[in-house]
Amino acid sequence: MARKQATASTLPQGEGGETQQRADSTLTTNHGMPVSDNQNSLKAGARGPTLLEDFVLREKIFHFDHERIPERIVHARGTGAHGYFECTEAIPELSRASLFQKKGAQFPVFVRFSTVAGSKGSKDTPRDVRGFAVKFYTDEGNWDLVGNNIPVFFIQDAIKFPDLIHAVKPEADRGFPQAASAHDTFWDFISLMPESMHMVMWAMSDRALPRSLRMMEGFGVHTFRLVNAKGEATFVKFHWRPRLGVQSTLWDEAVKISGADPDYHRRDLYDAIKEGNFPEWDLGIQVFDEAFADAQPYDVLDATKLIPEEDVPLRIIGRMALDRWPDNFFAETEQVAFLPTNIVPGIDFSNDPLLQGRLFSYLDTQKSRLGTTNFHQIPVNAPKCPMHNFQRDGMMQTVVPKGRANYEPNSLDEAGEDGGPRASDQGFVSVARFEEPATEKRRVRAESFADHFSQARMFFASQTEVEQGHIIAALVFELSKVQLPHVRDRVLAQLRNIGEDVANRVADGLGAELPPAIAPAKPVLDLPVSDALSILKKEPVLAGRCLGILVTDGADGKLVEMLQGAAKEVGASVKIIAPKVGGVVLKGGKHLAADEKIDGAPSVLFDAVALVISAEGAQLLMGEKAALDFVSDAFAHCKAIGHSTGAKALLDKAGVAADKAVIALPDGVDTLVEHLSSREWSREKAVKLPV
Ligand code: HDE
Repeated sequence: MARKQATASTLPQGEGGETQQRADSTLTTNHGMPVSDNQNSLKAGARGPTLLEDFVLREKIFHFDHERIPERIVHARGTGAHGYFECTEAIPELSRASLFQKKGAQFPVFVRFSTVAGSKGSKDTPRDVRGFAVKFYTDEGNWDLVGNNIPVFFIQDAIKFPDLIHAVKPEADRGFPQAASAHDTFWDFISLMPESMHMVMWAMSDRALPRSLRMMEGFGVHTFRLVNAKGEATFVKFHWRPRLGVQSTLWDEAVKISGADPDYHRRDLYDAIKEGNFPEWDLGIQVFDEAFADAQPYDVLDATKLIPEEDVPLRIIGRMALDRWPDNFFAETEQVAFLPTNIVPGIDFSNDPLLQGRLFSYLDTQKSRLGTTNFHQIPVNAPKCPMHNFQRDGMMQTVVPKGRANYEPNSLDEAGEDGGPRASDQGFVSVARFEEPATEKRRVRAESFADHFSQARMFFASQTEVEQGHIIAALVFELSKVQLPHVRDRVLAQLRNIGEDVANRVADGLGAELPPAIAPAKPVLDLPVSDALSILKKEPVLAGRCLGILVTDGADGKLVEMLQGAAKEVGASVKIIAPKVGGVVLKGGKHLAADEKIDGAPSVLFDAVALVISAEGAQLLMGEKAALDFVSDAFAHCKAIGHSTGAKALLDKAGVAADKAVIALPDGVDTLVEHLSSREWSREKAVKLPV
């Protein structure tokens, strides 16, 4: 293992009194012995057997044999980055948390994004919820806001979590499908758990197919509490708002991306940070009191419910930027351990029974994943403020405590010894609260948790027609993969409670009869729509998007430059795709380097495409299936297609019909760039059977 240090290490003096110097880059064993040969094992003769004595070989292989640790039982596949949080509006009247006290104050953070169901080696773009976990290193300890990109959850009580996860993971007897909910056991469970129906609508929506981790909202999901210096508490929900806007892919696109680039999301985040385009989110809070909570038709302690922003608007109090890629994936992203129990004075839990279960699970899982109770000493997990207590020893203890004060109370200081730390009156205090009078121990679900469908109906009603179409198509797709007819029927029966139109459209897409409805536990309400729940009703943002320019020999270099300039102006990037990765010779003889070869960069990887090709180039590409797919997929995925006159024959062969997002260049350079974050949805009807 190479040791890298700032200076040559000075070793103890030898017998003769001379100080030995060792070069910084000397390869050594784990115990510091310099290694002379890292290519050959120790053998009895050049062709003889390898000797057991070869401790250098044995140490290296021993370490290698144990390089893998158990992956996370959920959220195994993820990627992370360092950054900082800045308070943009102080809220001392609401919370005494140090990170909300001073406008402009900054604190380091580490963020890990993840998929939920797939293994560590699965793909980045399955239909799935995304984890959005933030560790704030504050001067009063670490606060972990371990959230998702969807504001509600499948279940109300932690006791159902292992069942939910068993049902969605690969089926127990066959070990598949990987990273997919489209199978019997998931839908079997879901159809028997009406409380999951709200989250199912989100999971079937475009929210589960994010275009980029940089373009996702994040939610703390549960109701938490903020507590001020006087001990007064309010309820709060936490939201992350991406400054690049919210954007998703289409299902067909996500499927193809996972083949073309299984690392699509992590590469996108890596590239953005390396290029200095640091992704940012605003931290918003919804603050409300008990009186508001009591007046709602749902229970704020029920994690299958959200609080519409129309009822409690977001108040933006901070911003987060991710500006540093980790030095080492394993040491940081893999070993980071998030704990919902990591809160700081000024923030507190609520009685949400899902949250309460999480307060046990995360500490417990770290012991099995990271192998020791001392996982908090791993640099990415360690607080950046002083930490003292009397917890001692354990596997992989790296701290060397001094003295003998490992218990408390003690009076060792009276004898002049260090007596160790003492509890502080500024320390964390749980909110004092009277629980329900006449409390008895019971395994029950509160009556106020019983409405499972009203918000699911509200979510669907709040979507645009296009988004509703995607939800129906996703339900039809997933249920078409379900092989047990009675499970399909039961899902349809549940869907009738969300809306007869929803159930009818899905039944029609399946070619199935509509079964009788399953009576809901409570009458389903028609709640007002909430525009904040739709992606397509949000303002599109152009920054952070990517234009793919397909070029051939003889292409117009000026036009390529115009496109590059226009994209740069709005903060978008450009990739050049050519028949050969060596690039092309432009009209006029100049060489243009390419980023990608055509079959390595299908149009699903870009937000819009431009075909800057000569007539001869078009003829050449018509014989290349990858080029035809590049164009026809861009069209089918409703993306803007800019084209030079020479591209006409290729467009025709790929089946592109004229519409306002098929844009002639060079006149339409700006129009093309303006289309980078919107789609020409009218095409959907032309390329897909209606559902
Ligand atoms: Fe988690 N969850 N979860 N979860 N969760 C884990 O902890 C668990 C839930 C979330 O990037 C595990 O360290 C239970 C809701 C994220 O490292 C585990 C319940 C939300 C991550 C665990 C839930 C989440 C995890 C696995 C129901 C959104 C990845 C590895 C009571 C608010 C964190 C680990 C990372 C990870 C348990 C439900 C988000 C097993 C028991 C709700 C983002 O402890």
